[in-house]
Amino acid sequence: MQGVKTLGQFIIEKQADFPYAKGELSRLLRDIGIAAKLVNREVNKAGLADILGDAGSTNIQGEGQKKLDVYANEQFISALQSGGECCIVVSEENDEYLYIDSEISKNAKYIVAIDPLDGSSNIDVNVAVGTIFSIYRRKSTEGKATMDDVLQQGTQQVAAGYVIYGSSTMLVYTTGKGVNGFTLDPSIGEFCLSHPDMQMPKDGNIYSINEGYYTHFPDGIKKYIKYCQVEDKPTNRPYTSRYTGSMVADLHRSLIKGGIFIYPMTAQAPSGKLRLVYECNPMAFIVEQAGGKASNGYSRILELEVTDLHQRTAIVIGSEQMVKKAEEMLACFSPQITKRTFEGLVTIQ
Ligand code: AHM
Ligand code: MG
Repeated sequence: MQGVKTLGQFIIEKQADFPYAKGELSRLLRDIGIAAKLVNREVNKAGLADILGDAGSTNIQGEGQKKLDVYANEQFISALQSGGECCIVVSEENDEYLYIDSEISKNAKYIVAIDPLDGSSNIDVNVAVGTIFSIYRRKSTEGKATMDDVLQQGTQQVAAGYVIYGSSTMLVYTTGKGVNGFTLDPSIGEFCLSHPDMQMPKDGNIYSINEGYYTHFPDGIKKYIKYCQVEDKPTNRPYTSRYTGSMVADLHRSLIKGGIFIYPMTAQAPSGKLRLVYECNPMAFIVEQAGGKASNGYSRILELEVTDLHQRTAIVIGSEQMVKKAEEMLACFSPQITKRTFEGLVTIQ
C-alpha cells in the first residue's frame, strides 16, 4: 500500500525546488495549514452555534463567541504573527493592512493577503465556504515594509492557495510549480496529498455566474450566456449551470471538472464585485498554474495594476477554451469597455 504524504512532508520535500530557500516560505505555508485546521473545526460546528450559545455569550473557555468570519480572520492573523515569517497581513476583514511588529518577525520577508472566510453568506445554510490566500516577497530590503511592498502585481506572487470547507476539507496551493491538493483526514488531523499535479481541463461544459443580475451584464456576457444555452451537439451544448455563491467552491469544481466562473462588471458594480488582491489574483495564479486562464474579460488578471488593497475587478476564469470564447464575445459585443473605461459601463445599452 502506498504511504500517505502529509502537507508538512510535501512542503519540506518541495523546498529542494528552490535552491536558495531557507525554509521560511515552507514555515509560512505550514502556519497557514495549521490555522486552516482550527477554522475547519469551527466551520464544522457552525450549525451548533445556537445550541452551544448565542453570539454575545461565552464559551467553555470563557471566550466570547464570534462570527465565523471574524474568528477565521483572528486565527490566520494569529498563526502568521506567531510564525514569524510574515511582516504584513492584508485581510478582507481589515480596512488597513496589519503590520506585524514583533521580535520574531523583525526579519520577516513575506506579505500575506487573505480572505479568511470567502462565501460567508453560505455558512448558515451548510454550503461550502473557503479561505483564499496569496503570498508575496517584500520588495524593500530594509526598514519597515510599506504600502509599496503590498501593492504588487499578481505576477509577483510566490505562492497562493485556497482551503475549501466542503463535504471534505481540502487545501490546494501553488508555489509556481504546478498545483497540488491535500484532503484533511480528520482521523489523524493532517492534510494528506490527494490531488497531485492538478490539471484543469482545457475545455468544459459547466458555466458559473449569478444569472439573477442578467439585465445588468454587458452585452458580451449576455451573448456568452446565450451561447452556453444553445443546443449544439458537436460542442456539447447546452452547458450545465452551477453557482453556489462561494467562489472557492465554484472554482474548485471548475478546476477538477472543467468549467468557467464569471463575476462580471455590472451596472451596479461597474468594477465587478470580487477583490483583486486576496480573491482574484490568488485564484488566477492557481488556475494558470493548472493550465487554465484568468482575465477581467479583456486583460490578464495577474497583470492588472494594483492601486488599492480592496480594489475590485471583473473576473472571467477557468478552462482556457471557455475563457477565450467569453473574451471573444466581450471583444465583439462590448468592445467599448476596455481596461481604462470600466467605469463607462453604465452608459452601455
Ligand atoms: P464575500 O467575500 O463577502 O463572501 O463575497 C465573495 C463571494 C464569492 O465567494 C462569490 O462568488 C460571490 O461573492 C457571490 O456574490 P453574489 O451573491 O453577488 O453572486
Ligand atoms: Mg470573499
